[in-house]
Amino acid sequence: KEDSASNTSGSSGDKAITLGFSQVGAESGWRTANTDSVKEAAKEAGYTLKFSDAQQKQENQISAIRSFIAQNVDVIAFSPVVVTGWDAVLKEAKAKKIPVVLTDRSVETSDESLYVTLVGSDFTDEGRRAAKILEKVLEKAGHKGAVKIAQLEGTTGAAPAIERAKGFKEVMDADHKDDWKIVVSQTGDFTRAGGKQVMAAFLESNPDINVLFAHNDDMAIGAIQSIEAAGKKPGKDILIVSIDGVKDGFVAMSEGKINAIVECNPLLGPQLMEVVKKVHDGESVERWIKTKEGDFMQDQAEAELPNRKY
Ligand code: GYE
Repeated sequence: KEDSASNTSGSSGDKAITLGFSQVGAESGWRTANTDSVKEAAKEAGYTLKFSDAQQKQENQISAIRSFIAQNVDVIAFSPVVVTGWDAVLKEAKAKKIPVVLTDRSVETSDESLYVTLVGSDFTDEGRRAAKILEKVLEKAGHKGAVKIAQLEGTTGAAPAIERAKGFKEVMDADHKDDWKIVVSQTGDFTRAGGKQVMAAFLESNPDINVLFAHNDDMAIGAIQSIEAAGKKPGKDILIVSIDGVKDGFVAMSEGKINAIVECNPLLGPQLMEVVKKVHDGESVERWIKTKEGDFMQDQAEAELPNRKY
């Protein structure tokens, strides 16, 4: 007698994709919006998501990726906390033929074959846009004289910190050699607490700062507390430009405390899931899939605020 039990669920095509995702941490409003977006989109796509939070530590990300490899997931995606130091673990993934998709942040590697693509923003351009929008902010404020800039950098060694600083400096060196100067620059680790603490120190060592360029909104919001504690008016005595465009950034902007924000879109989930599917199916994808974003001045804050979902 022939086997009568027909098996309908055997085809590999309808097996859910298992995605291992190693997140940087929960350091900012941007990051939590990004995490929500990834989780929601994975659910929508019907993937099995293995999610791991590295709390801003590279060693945690490396062990998360190793555990994804051991579990033989279909695809690994991660947002690398810093740019260097990934080759060994990425080689392990390659040896097991597990494709790796970078999301949000890039890595530096000598072997291009160690990851398939990056889904994320152009941070160098965000830095340039921040400098360009600062020109407008200065003009609007009727600012005369030297521009003494304090820079709050993101996490040391992270792509957005390196590249935002680079893009900003590029415009500064080209167009503002004589009138702008970064008088202090230090990391605030992309957190509010970091921004607050470092800004307080900046104000003590350099009380004549009149511009703050913060690599993200959260650090700007932390810095605002220190500026106010020092008896100064954020957005007036110290003009502030930051990057991200999270809801609390827009709130501070609508209160006149941040002058302009360069948007960096955290809602990468849907795009990421699409790419994961293509990679899983062996389709070719572009090497860098860029996110679309805009710039906002203070007078647009109130109108834009209700649109901010994160
Ligand atoms: O700007 C910051 C977050 O990598 C683009 O990381 C991301 C940055 C974002 O902590 O708020």
